[in-house]
Amino acid sequence: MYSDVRGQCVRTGQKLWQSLGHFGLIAILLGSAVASAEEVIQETLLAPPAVPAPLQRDHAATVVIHLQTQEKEMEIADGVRYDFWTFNGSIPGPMIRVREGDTVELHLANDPHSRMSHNIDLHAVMGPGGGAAVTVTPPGHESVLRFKAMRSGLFVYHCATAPVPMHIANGMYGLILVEPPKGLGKVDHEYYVMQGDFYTTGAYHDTGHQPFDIQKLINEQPTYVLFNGREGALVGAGALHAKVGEKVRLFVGNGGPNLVSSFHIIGQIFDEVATEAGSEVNHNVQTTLIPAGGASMVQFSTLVPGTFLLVDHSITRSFMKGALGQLVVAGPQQPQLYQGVTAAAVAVEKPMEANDPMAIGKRVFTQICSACHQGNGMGLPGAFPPLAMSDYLNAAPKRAIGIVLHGLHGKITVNNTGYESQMPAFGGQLSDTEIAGVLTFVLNNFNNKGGSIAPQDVSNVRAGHEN
Ligand code: HEC
Ligand SMILES: [Cu+2]
Repeated sequence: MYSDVRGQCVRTGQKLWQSLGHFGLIAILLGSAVASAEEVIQETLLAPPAVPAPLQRDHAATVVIHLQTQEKEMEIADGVRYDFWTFNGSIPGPMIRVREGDTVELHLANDPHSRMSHNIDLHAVMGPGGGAAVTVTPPGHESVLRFKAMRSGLFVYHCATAPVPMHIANGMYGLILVEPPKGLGKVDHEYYVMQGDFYTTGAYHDTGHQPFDIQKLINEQPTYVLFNGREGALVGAGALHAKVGEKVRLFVGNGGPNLVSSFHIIGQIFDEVATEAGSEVNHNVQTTLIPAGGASMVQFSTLVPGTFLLVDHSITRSFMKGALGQLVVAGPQQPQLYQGVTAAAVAVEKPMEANDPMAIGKRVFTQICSACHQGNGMGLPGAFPPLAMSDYLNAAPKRAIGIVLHGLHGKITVNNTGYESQMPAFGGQLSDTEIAGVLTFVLNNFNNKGGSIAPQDVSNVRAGHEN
């Protein structure tokens, strides 16, 4: 009955006091929510990177939140399984959105299948343990914490059950946004990203089930550093999207347990950063530090189309431990804002290699292609397809001319793996000789099937005679 009444209030959007006439007796059970005649809202939680919609309220309410702690085996990377501990089955747990002055009634249930007790410490709470003290919940039980959200900001929540570092390292964290009374400024997109470090017994990309490694945790040497708990969570099908000319806000948290994040988006400048998610706003920021157990709100304008990489600029973590996401910005090119240099200007700088296609190809590969396809041509899972042993490339080597000239986007399959991403055009930046050279270099390395592309082939495609 209790939950029926609450469900009714949610479905109809009625204020609690309006339904008192029908449900007066039961409503009394709701206690102080009724005493203060505050609107009671049951918040619908969404899995990351989705964010609950901005609040439209000009008054405080009682917000009811349901979290369930779940211990769950999932993939941490392609072919690598890990026993995560979660809030609501996702990493991070769902983002909670309330307004300053709201009373939050947080129900923390622990899945009956759990092996451990869990609790919750919300950094938005002023009280012992941030709520942890009163929410220790054995498997199959539920605790309720009621608190007033007294300060606005973006706050981390996490499990604080001993051993705390282990509960956090297994994925038990998320964010709670306490909106200021006036709300946040309007933007076109809001997304939710949270970094965390993970410790597996096996090395990076060792496949199969990988147990938690406490010694690596103690040494603070993670095997994986990830956005949203899985390598590739924000890549390809999971990429964030926007259009040219829009404003994007990211709610970025860092669960840790150990590393501090140097959060950066390659090819963007943050118009606004709420430093450490407090009320101080900084402008025109390239990289923002996000402490373990801290957060940041960043806002930027998507002026130019393309794929932009979310990284921790302690960059080894992004290219060798998994902390990589994508923001795909769609729309027309903006040559007045961003354009490749002319082939002629580049050509003057290297007369020495003029007649050696393989030398030219190797240079171009190292300077340009390897940034994404990697120095060994193996690409990056979920983000950049391999050029090594690529069935896609070897099936039609000349098709690659058009790809390098004009770029490529849309879904393709390389070696039985789907990619849905975007490669920029290099036609403005590379000469026919350079494109011929790099493709010849690639075709004759990385166990590809050989062959050669002549500058004339490139010039034909450029002129629109082929492909
Ligand atoms: C900024 C990252 C980036 C750079 C730099 C880059 N590529 Fe790509 N490339 C991609 C992406 C992403 C795809 C897949 C696009 C899709 O999913 O539709 C791709 C696809 C390809 C493909 C077809 C798929 C395959 O694996 O065979 C070829 C060939 C290719 N690139 C060659 C090159 C060459 C040669 C260079 C250097 C001149 C280069 N790329 C530079 C990102 C990049
Ligand atoms: Cu826990």
